[in-house]
Amino acid sequence: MYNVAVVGATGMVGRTFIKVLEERNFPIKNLYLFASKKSEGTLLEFKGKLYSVEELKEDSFDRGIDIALFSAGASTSKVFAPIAASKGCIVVDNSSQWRMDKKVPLVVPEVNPNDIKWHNGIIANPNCSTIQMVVALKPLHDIYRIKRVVVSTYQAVSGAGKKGVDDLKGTMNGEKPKQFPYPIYNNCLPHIDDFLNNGYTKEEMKMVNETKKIMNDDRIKVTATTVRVPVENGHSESINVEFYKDFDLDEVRSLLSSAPGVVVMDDPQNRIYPLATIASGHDEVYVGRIRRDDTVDYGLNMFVVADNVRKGAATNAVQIAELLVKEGLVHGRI
Ligand code: 2RA
Repeated sequence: MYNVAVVGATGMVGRTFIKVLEERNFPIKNLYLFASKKSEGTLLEFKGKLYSVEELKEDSFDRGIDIALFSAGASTSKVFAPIAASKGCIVVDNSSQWRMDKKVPLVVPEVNPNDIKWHNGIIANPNCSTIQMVVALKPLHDIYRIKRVVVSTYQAVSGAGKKGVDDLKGTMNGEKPKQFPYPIYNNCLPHIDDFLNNGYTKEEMKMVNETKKIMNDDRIKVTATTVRVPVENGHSESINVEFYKDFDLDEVRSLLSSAPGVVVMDDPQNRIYPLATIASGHDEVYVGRIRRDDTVDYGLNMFVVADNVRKGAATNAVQIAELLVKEGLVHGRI
């Protein structure tokens, strides 16, 4: 059994951490919930028992916590993840703070599970739009080796948390946008996170850089356009992949169908293809619209959908914690 902390417990991902830990019956001896001072005293339920949220402080980890799941923003992780790690806690951090740090593994259990073995106290959870993409790419890269990826995303408002969902509902009623730069209702916004000097957004460069690290192959060329769409939950992605080797479409479908964490939904003549409303609430990555791209030698198009709050954040982090236990990398308690 393990002492587990959730940091950022009252946020959308934090609450989903708690839900997924319960659903998957993670072996918890004691559960501690932390958030900012304004959330102190909030009561959250876990396995039929109410837990009071504590204010996150420097001494919060002085109580023998084995694993801490963080989703409290980069600035909080920057300060508190090292403190937790210094107390012997293993941190699985959902923020962007540590993802590209050379001393921190960036892990999707279906793709690079062994990378958890070189952690130094902190393991980074990738960006949601990256996670679903690499789960679909990994089985194909292993056989055909990827040369180039062009991805366009259609990202749900829940990617921006409750404020994002509130903006969709508010702007649907004619209210001014609070979270997004323009009304998301009736719109597609090609703007997720800040713009950089190269004309791309941080969200787009996360997909570029994180993919190379997770796949452990800097030769993979990735370019991305990330777009916010008026969907409440579930990110969709149009992915064009160019391989070094030729492929057979039936073999591609077979590889994807047998890949961990993947569900193939590919019978478009009968209107069978991935949908956000199908993926939402589940942990699988749904792949469809699988077809050859004849404009290049060995090109493939596919449409990939997943629940961005679950597999894209909370479930992926809990799966990392499960791997730590399975590999005997975390000391439990009687
Ligand atoms: C988003 N991927 O969708 C970002 C952060 N969750 O807003």
